[in-house]
Amino acid sequence: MKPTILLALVALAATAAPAKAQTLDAVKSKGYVQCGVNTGLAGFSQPDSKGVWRGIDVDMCRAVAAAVFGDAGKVRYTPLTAQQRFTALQSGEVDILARNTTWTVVRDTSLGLNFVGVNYYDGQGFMVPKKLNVKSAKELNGATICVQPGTTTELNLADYFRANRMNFKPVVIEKLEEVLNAYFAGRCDVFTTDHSGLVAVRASRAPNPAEHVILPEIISKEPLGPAVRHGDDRWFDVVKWSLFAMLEAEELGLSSKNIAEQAKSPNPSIQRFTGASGDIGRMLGLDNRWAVNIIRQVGNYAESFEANLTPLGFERGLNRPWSQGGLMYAPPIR
Ligand SMILES: N[C@@H](CCC(=O)N[C@@H](CS)C(=O)NCC(=O)O)C(=O)O
Repeated sequence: MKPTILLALVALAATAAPAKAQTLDAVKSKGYVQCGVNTGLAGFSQPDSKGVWRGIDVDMCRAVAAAVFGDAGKVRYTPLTAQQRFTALQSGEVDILARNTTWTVVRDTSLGLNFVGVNYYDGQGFMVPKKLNVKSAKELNGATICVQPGTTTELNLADYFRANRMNFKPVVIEKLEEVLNAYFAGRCDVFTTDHSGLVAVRASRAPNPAEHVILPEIISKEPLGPAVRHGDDRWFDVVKWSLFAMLEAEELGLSSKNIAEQAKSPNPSIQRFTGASGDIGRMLGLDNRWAVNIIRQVGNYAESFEANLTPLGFERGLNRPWSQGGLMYAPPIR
């Protein structure tokens, strides 16, 4: 056998092996969910001053732990750069990737991921120092642009400049800390990433946030969501419905504040949700109070958004429930 073919087979076996393992059983027996998160992006996943991880991606990990163990604290976090994240999931180092990751067909197929849904609808934008007096991305011809590798950001950037017949000089730096240092030190004219990332880093990392403007153009679709490995449908279901439970709770008006009392509600949808009727938890391989545990300990989607993103200046926008003109929509829990 040619060495290249042998190598390919070894690589295939290495990525296929953990996918066969039943992640739900493995997670139950080790006693925690290993969650791949960002290295530190305010609002999505970042340790607070006490070292406690917080953010909407962290809340996804906590929701799954609440569903599986009845305890949102049973999570261990693996901080990952954009370049490290897919290998970490493929190799079995993490059980879930909840790290502002855009759902694309390449990732869904050849990288062997299953996206469970979208926990933040986003799009790519540009940030520039105010003093450059740039008003539109169309004025960026010839600019030096800071960008992280292994991202859709890098690909969209090239597409956008080509489509608009403009040139740019990329400054490609893997670590967020370092790429931001480069931008804030003026080594590039522009920083580009998901709009949410721009809002978050301007609010949390800029020496003076008022000195930076986010340009009006949104150049791509970035549906960000948690992903699991191909080949393990039971685990896929657990993570998927943990996200949907948070969305559905917002729609039903169930929150961490009222879930205990609402468990007595005569409303059939709420009864199914809380496990007062039916057997939905068991069908997922979980306790019938799985969704109550998520909402009691983590909150509904709106609570997570308001705790983590609203303080940074985020608007709900596309991330409102469908019933309020947004895109957030959970299939029926029945
Ligand atoms: N959504 C895009 C970009 C995700 C991404 O990695 N964004 C950067 C810029 S905000 C980031 O999160 N960096 C933090 C890190 O490297 O840990 C993707 O999935 O490729």
